[in-house]
Amino acid sequence: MKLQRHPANPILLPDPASDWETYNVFNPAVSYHNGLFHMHYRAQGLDWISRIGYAVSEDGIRWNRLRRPVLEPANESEARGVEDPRVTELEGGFYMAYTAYASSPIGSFNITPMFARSRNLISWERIGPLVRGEDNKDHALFPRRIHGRYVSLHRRPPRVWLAESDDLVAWSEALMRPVFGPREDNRWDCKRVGGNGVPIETPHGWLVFYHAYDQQHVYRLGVCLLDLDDPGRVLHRPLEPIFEPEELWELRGDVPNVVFSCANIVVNGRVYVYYGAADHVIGLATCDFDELLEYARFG
Ligand code: BMA
Repeated sequence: MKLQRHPANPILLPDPASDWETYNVFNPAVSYHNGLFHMHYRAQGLDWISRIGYAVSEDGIRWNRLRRPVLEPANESEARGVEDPRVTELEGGFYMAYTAYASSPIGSFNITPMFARSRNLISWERIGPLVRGEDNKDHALFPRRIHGRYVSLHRRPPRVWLAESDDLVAWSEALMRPVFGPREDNRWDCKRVGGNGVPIETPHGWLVFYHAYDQQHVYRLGVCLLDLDDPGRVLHRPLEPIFEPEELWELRGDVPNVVFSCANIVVNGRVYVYYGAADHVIGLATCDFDELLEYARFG
């Protein structure tokens, strides 16, 4: 089972006429709401600081972007950028998980997994971090509460973890637990794994997309299925990746050999996976939802 690249790829490029998205656009979040595709993408321009831009599309392929970013560094802990958004629609609002990158370490690390909230996808209000002072990112909120609590994926290297909260503000250490990690040998996911976009609820479990890299530092994408009632339990994890860098613009760019995704949505029975290619441009790959679910259950 492999994702198929869209023939219009890459579907979003840097804009040499824009100071904040001159060099790279990558790792976008995409949500589908009221018949439109909404993209929040990471961009780097003349100052190399990451900002989040917004674009909207009717078909998921041709995009209209806003002229200015919708999220920019607002304090010391974000001074070097806001990165890798994942947007979840939850209880009538939109929640963005993003990585804040500080100019100097907070504790021993300079990244913080943050959450922000919006009603209109354009103006964002910061809620707060999932945790501070550790190497933690790749967080994404589940689209509903489970047993009354909000649930988020996150990553403590080299594993994917879960966190739970009553209010999206306090994330207690006692409710954090590992879910799955890298696999042995020389497999594609033998070094590090992290979650991608918002988990998809299916009758057979939570369909979770993840990325991983190997000894050669090649980033690929895979899927696994988590228990609906207890997402800390892995029901099945196929051996093979569903996507890997092959095109020139995935093999070469700002960082070579990278497909990195923060967006996997289902629209009319198809899965749309948006991804950053070589940390430089944005691509789209799709597949049939039922086929992918079959693969995630039995592959
Ligand atoms: C990861 C993240 C992504 C990036 C990827 C490849 O650790 O930082 O933002 O796309 O590395 O460089």
